[in-house]
Amino acid sequence: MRHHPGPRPRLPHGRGRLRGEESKVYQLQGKDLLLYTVNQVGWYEYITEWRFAGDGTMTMQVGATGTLSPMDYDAGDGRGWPIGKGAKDYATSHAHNVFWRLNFGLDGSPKSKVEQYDSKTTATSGRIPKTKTTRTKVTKELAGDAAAARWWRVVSSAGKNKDGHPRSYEIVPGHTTKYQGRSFTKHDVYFTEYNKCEQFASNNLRNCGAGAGKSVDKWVNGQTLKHPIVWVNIGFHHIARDEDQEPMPVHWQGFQLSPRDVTAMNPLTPPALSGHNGHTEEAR
Ligand SMILES: [Cu+2]
Repeated sequence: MRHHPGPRPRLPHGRGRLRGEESKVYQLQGKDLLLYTVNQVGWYEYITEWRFAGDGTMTMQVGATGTLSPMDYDAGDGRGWPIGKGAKDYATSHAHNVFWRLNFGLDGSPKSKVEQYDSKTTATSGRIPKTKTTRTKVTKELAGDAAAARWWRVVSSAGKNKDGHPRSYEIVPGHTTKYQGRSFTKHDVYFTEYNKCEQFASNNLRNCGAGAGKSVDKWVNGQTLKHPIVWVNIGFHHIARDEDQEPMPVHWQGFQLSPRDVTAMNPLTPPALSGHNGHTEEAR
């Protein structure tokens, strides 16, 4: 059997995607459950959303609205942005850095495994470039950085889907602007071994003992991961604009957890397509 990367060949009109099928398009209506809170913090109101989609995808987002801080009109970033008539008041840019702390309990067990995948594509002398994907098991605490064609997943050690594949969730970051101003915002994701007192990525309030660090970067210190905690860092650099008043249109930042082999097929597969599991023979 030869596999052809790239789009499927176009089939003549009247033929389905697979042998014996009519050219019909299927769909099933999905539903989302959205949980959200709104918190007022200083001049801002923050909307914290947890969206659970019927296909198993979770989308976590923080939206910010409110009022530009009237205290920050000193162009302290070297440029600012003129807000209001003419150009006498320059609003200073600022950063919103949000961390999500994820404590997985896949198949009822906190003992999950972390994997990193990297793909590298190289041009070949032939027509089709070659892609090689490698898996690295993350067995010890890690401060990870995003890279082209890199992603992580958290894999269940307790359960498999109906196809016999271990259940996992892939971390899918949204757009981020990494903030270099603090030690704990210098990396995109942290994997730390569970410690009850480690609750907040920075300015952690709980007492973790003498000499313990106060932020997540300090907690990455070589422990073996048995019960991994994932910290996702998504940053937004806000350069103000006239339209930010008033109220400011919501600016969003966030990420997704995408199910990877949690179920044997898309939970929203229309019944007519339920047989399409695995390598189905193409019409020829
Ligand atoms: Cu802002």
